[in-house]
Amino acid sequence: MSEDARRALITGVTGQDGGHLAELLHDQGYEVFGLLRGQRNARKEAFEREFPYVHLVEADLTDQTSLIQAVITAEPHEIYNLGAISHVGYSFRNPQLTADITAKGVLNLLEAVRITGMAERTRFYQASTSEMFGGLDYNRPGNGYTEDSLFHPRSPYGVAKLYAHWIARNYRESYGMFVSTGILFNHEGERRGLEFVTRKISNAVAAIHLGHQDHVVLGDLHPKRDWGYAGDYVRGMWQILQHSEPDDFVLATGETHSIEEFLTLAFQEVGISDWRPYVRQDPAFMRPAEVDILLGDPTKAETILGWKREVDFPGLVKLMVQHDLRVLGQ
Ligand code: NAP
Ligand code: F7E
Repeated sequence: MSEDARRALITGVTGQDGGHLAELLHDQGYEVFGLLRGQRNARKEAFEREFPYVHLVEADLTDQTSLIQAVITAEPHEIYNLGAISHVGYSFRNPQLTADITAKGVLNLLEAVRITGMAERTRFYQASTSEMFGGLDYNRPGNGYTEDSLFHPRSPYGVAKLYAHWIARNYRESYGMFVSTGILFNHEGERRGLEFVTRKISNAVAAIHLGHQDHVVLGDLHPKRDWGYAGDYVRGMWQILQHSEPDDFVLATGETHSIEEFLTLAFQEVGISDWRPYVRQDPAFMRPAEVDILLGDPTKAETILGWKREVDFPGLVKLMVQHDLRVLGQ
């Protein structure tokens, strides 16, 4: 371990944001530690090939002892808590697991920092989410949800994240810890898991274009999301922890688009002007309760942190479809 380098510990390092963030921190000269869970993690080999500079430490957000050990090993100046059950549909089928990891895991990690006496030196980022808002009629986003908007989560995931958000704020207020939250709206890209709608579509469009499949099965096509690019958002996470004070920040694009709009642009990318013949719907991909609309107002992050997203909605769709065409074409 280098004595001089700044050290960062990322939970959820094998996930979408974890990969982007590890790369960004490494480029900035950080020594990067990443949490790896499970006795035989299926992503380990590929991860080590892509990120040979990340020191992997074995731990699980549900195991307090392992987190204490991870914090002692990494002695981090910054912790980015990205680890979670992050799929909303899965959280309905696994609500208790979601509570244990996505909610209580945050408490376990905050306690690990406090118990090991690292509270004064370690800055802590909590991955909060727009899923805490809910998009219901009485609480529509108007010009965009802000850091002070009302919360009304609509899934076990959203409820777990709301607990995580408040326990993070509570540790800031109770123990004077540098704990910040980023309330991030949907962000996607080439590292997005195939279980999320944008990547499912970009992957299917590429496969249809290459003749590997003839249609894609989706759920509800009407919900609207404020979709940005993950690379822009992890830069925002880092900026949040460099700010002089711990605080809460919305990261969003300020635009909202339906899944139908995503489909239109994605199919146009391969020269198909009408996506309807290629899309079927199945209630299996619908949720017991839906968030109809999400739209964020990133003014605070733009003004105070100077954060700005670089990739717009058409650019995001293009980037994802082109990536999947390259991967599937090989
Ligand atoms: P992701 O790709 O689903 O990654 C989730 C990560 O959590 C994976 O590395 C996973 O590890 C890890 N994890 C799961 N259970 C764990 C456990 N028990 N102990 C330790 N790690 C565990 O998620 P993402 O899109 O990168 O999102 C990162 C964070 O931001 C998440 O907390 C998510 O809820 C939040 N968020 C995401 C968005 C978005 O649009 N992407 C928006 C707002 C907030 P394995 O590889 O071992 O499964
Ligand atoms: O769904 C609809 C689905 O799973 C988006 C996570 O990163 O962002 C993400 O949560 C919309 C929903 O993302 C399918 O019902 C239709 O309305 O891609 P998603 P999400 O639920 O918005 C938030 C901000 C997070 O914090 C989460 O961690 O698309 N939809 N058909 C579908 N969704 C999926 N997954 N699959 C379908 O076939």
